[in-house]
Amino acid sequence: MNTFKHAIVRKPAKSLVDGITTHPELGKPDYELALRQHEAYVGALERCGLSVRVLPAQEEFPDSCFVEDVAVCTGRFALVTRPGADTRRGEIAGVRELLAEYYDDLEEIRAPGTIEGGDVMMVGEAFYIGLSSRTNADGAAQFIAALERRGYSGRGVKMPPTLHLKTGCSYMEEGVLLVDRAFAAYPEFASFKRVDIAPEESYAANCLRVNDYVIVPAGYPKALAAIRAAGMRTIELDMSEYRKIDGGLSCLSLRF
Ligand code: CIR
Repeated sequence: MNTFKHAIVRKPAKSLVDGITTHPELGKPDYELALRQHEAYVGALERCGLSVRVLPAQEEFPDSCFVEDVAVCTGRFALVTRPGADTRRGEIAGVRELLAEYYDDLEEIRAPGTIEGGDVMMVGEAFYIGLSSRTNADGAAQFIAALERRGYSGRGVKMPPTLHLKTGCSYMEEGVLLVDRAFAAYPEFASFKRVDIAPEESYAANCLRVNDYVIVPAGYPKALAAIRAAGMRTIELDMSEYRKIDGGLSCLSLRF
């Protein structure tokens, strides 16, 4: 099982209210509430045993609190991504220097490749990479080559119309995979102990396993019960303001 010591998060910017969204009907995030939810998120990661580094807000990038998308941190190396969303590409400035404080071995995705970390799901030494509107085949191929150079494996996953791979499925360790209905028939995922997420709870397909706990978004009772029934300890967090701009639990941190 992967165990983590560190997390990196970025404080939400006030411009968060203008983050990219496919759910405008949910309204704009309330910045003050988003800040409180972010503080609770940091507290939850600390409770899971992580030392959490909080980077300063970046006002010029509304989606910059979703740090998961600008890097992939593995046990052997770290990757600086190249986000597929134009408005997010500048978020990678300084990320290489930041990761160099923790890693000797770094890689970066080069144009025309794009990858966002939300499309990367780590299952032990195997990595699944969603070929989404943000992650292209060239970016995935560069990442897979970098993985293979270090003894890992990677494979691309064709995507339904879902933002990121981990919007729709998340690995809980111990062979357990949470799966939204959009991914239910995927042969790639047939060998997992699958926990199917009910369509009305699809937001809960993005949960976060961190050491001894699974962090679950509050308000999804079926998902919570299924994860507990799998024998896992849970922490619930209110994610209402991030949900409004398509952000889930995993998006808000890098864990390694
Ligand atoms: C975006 O559309 O890029 C942000 N509003 C949400 C990013 C969510 N990130 C993630 O799932 N890793």
